[in-house]
Amino acid sequence: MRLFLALVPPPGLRERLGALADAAHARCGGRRMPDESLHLTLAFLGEVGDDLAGELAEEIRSLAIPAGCWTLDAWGHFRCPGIVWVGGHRPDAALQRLHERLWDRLEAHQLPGRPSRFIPHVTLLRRAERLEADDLPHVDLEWSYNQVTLIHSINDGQAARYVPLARSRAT
Ligand code: 3AM
Repeated sequence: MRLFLALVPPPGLRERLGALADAAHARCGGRRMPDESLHLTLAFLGEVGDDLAGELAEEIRSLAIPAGCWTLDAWGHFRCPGIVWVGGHRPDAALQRLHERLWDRLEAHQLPGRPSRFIPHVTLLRRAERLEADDLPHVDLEWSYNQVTLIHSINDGQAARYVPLARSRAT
């Protein structure tokens, strides 16, 4: 199973991110992420066997993370493979700590793949035709979070579908 850990936006925020995705799509083209797939990836685990996936799901259910609030105030892009995203101008210390803490746990399960750098972002477009546009709307969002979700990414030929497997305890 292809798994990742993410923050999932509450419905009001998801709508506002969706509106930004619409604006970006109108200007940059590419494939707009569906509203129900919008998320902040904290850790990409890759392919994991069923037994380990079950263990990880149990562990996530018993986990409590510190509540936090992430400020989104910037557009960004990754040239390859044409990703347009929103995130923060400044590094967010609480998210960095959460990322480190989650990877400590994943590595205790011998999971490889801790990246050398974590750039928190919400992907809005993939395979964008233009990566930068002057007239994108101002980003000014606050994301209050208190829960991490373990997500199964199912790729059945079309765009990936994301199915939540387990959520940490709400704090
Ligand atoms: O949150 P975003 O959309 O940036 O790009 C994939 C997506 O990130 C990323 O994991 C998230 C859920 O699919 N991803 C997919 N394959 C990856 C890989 N091999 C990967 N991240 C790192 N390495």
